[in-house]
Amino acid sequence: MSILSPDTLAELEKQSIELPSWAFGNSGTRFKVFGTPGTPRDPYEKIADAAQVNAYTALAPSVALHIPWDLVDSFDDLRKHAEDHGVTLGTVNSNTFQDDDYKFGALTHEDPAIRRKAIDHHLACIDVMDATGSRDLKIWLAEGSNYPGQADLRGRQDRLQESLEKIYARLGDDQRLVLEYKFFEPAFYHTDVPDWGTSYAQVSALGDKAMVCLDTGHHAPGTNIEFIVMQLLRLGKLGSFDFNSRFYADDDLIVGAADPFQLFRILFEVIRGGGLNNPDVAFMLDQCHNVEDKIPGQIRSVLNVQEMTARALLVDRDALTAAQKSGDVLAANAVFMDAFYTDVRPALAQWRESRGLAADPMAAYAASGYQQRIAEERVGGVQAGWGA
Ligand code: AOS
Ligand code: ZN
Ligand code: ZN
Repeated sequence: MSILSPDTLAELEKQSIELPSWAFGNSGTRFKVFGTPGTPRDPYEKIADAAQVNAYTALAPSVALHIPWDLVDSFDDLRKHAEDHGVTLGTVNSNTFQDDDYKFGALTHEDPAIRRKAIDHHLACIDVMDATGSRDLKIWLAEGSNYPGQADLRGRQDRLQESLEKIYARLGDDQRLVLEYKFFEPAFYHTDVPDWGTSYAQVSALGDKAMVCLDTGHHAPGTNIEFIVMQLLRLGKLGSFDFNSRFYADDDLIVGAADPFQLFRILFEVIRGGGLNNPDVAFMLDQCHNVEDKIPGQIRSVLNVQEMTARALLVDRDALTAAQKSGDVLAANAVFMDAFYTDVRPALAQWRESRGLAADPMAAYAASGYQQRIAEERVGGVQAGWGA
């Protein structure tokens, strides 16, 4: 008998994790971008690769786009291509970090003409969303300053609000804006949206269709991220996750690679707060595979999320509540740790087989020959872009 109950399996059955198109492109650090044989040459090939991840895991039915990295002549056509591959097009990510005009800001810039240009880019992203059927516009801003006194912190915050209002006004009834925060980089002294509080303040002033995006790699070391997850869910403002893991800063490594226990704690708060399979909370990956193959890197990532979700679902909530209420510190901690230490991999493998999937998706993908095929067929794959 499986250690996963029918209720747990039903929750896992519904789980879906969106893949970033840029995870399939070459990426690296400012020191070197290594080319990987078989790297996609255009958005069509990125989507074909993302569809492989879904084919082996049934966990990743949508792909996030990045504009302009994924600009194509016809988004209707790209949408059909995605559907032909069994996936949909998801969140559209804007980019205001690769243009010389944005050296001193985009949505916060002192110059109204540059702010207008940045706002127009976001309006164009919403046009793309109309064509792709995407719900969410994800905004991450590389804006800030490097030296004390360089910028008027307050003025920038006011201009940010004004610019976001103009973008928000263009959203359709079923569309949303999610504002991602990050404590530093590329600016090193101040960042205009550095923390969940600033994102929350900005999106709350916009309205119900604006939410916070939490990237797990965007916090100072030692931050209690699950507390933020709890708080945003409690406030009804957690719109999406960018999952990845980090050892030092915004490392964008495979989710669950650096600190599986932290991933478990985050997913426990997601479940506790009603966020699992809640359509208002989008689960996305934001990762780059600098030295490993990209498709198996993404397969590993979604499986890690699934495994930690299964473990978090195993927490005996009644026993935990009883221990918490009676002040039994060690019993409460033991209930929590029992679930974390449970190996769910055999049960998930069994469950996959019962659904006609391979027990071991990593091995099945490796045996499929797809990686060799793309390595032979594709020459001159593209770079994901800076900063992903
Ligand atoms: C940047 O650090 C953020 O994590 C962004 O979410 C992401 O990398 C971006 O949207 C892709 O450019
Ligand atoms: Zn991110
Ligand atoms: Zn990031």
